[in-house]
Amino acid sequence: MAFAPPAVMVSLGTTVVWEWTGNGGTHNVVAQNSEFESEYSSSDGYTFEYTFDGEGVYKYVCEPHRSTGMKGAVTVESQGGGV
Ligand SMILES: [Cu+2]
Repeated sequence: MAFAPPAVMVSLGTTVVWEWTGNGGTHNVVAQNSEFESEYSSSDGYTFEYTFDGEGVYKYVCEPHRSTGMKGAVTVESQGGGV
């Protein structure tokens, strides 16, 4: 139960896409600051995307697996940074 990679660094305005693998049951993606929240899905190939228009560190979790540490973070920088 994990996001891969667990952390990415992107530049402002980048759209990040999470893709479900179909493994490990039902997952979702929920920002700790409630800025974004996906549906629950267990389907291989299901995707959720969010465009980051503000700088900062966005931590997120998979709610069904929060207790087992299924979490990640997106760091958004104003310039460069790469992915
Ligand atoms: Cu999960």
